[in-house]
Amino acid sequence: MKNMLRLGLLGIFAMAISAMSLAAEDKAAPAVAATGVVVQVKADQAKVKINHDPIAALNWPQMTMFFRVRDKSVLEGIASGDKVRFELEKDAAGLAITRMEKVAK
Ligand SMILES: [Cu+2]
Repeated sequence: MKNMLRLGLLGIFAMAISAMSLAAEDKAAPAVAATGVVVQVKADQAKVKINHDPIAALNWPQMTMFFRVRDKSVLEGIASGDKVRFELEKDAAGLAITRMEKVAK
């Protein structure tokens, strides 16, 4: 009886551990891909305003907003009016654009 109890506790413990590692994987979520049209580039501030299409992965509707870019070089060759595809990643300071490329208009 004591052994059964021990096994049961071990099982619960193992489940808790695997649940925790699943949660940890969620935090290191993969990049979210999105598309939109650039409205304004503020390269000096590493910011870009985009009228983005709905982003299902974030449950966001279409809207115009500023995004932070992780590195200013992401904005090289990008100008307002450009149709872009970009990737968002979460870091300690929140969401930031890590990649951006122009797509055919
Ligand atoms: Cu938005």
